[in-house]
Amino acid sequence: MAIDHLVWAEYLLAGVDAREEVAAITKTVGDLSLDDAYAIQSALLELQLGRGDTLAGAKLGLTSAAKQEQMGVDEPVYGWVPASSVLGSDGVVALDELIHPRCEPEIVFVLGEDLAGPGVTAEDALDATKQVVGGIEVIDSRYVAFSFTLPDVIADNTSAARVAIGTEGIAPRDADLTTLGCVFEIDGEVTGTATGAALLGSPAECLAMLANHVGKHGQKLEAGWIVMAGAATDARPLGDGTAATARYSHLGSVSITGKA
Ligand code: OOG
Ligand code: MG
Repeated sequence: MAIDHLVWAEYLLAGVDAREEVAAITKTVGDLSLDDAYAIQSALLELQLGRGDTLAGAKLGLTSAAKQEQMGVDEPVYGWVPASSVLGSDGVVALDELIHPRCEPEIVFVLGEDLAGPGVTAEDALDATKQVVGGIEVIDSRYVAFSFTLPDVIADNTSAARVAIGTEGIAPRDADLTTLGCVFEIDGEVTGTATGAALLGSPAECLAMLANHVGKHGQKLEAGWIVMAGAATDARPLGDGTAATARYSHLGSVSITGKA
């Protein structure tokens, strides 16, 4: 069956607009190729840009064993970060705009130069990076019970919803990103700990993979963009009054609060 990418993009955007879960696409279409899934993701982005949004960056997801095990998907995924998803400095997350949000810590690259594959290495990725900062991503799968297959989550722009970006950064080679530590806390209780190496062995390697992925699609990562490397711990529900803090070595800490 030929997949109408725009129809499925509109289907997902309707879920976003109504703050309602929708059935996973593969429940209807059965098999969905990764090419079709990324084409739906692109159509969804076009719809969002058509409403006046702009791009603030890009992201990887499912780059750690913790996340792959939590979601039952064993391959990394790539998505986009619309500017409207970047939270204000108060870190308040308006829950009435979301479906069933979860939060997770993120190492974030701020690019100083454009970057695109093929052939991008981890060293190239660090060369193109201006700063590394800490962050917290709020993910909000549009699918029922936050449950999906690999092509479903790709089509749904890898559950991207909101992101808080830290203000304390380092130059990309000022610390070894593989030993960069993160302690993730919910309401003051530690729920996960990890180092950068949890992300496919190296956060810079993740950035290189993303650059090679977009290059294959004739796209590039742009100077000034943020790029999330993927969560190194599992994600936690963000409810009304939930306070999440990610404390990083070298990168300070980042906090968000859910508000009904
Ligand atoms: C998919 C998004 C994954 C990450 O950092 O692993 C992601 C999901 O878990 O819903 O953003
Ligand atoms: Mg994430």
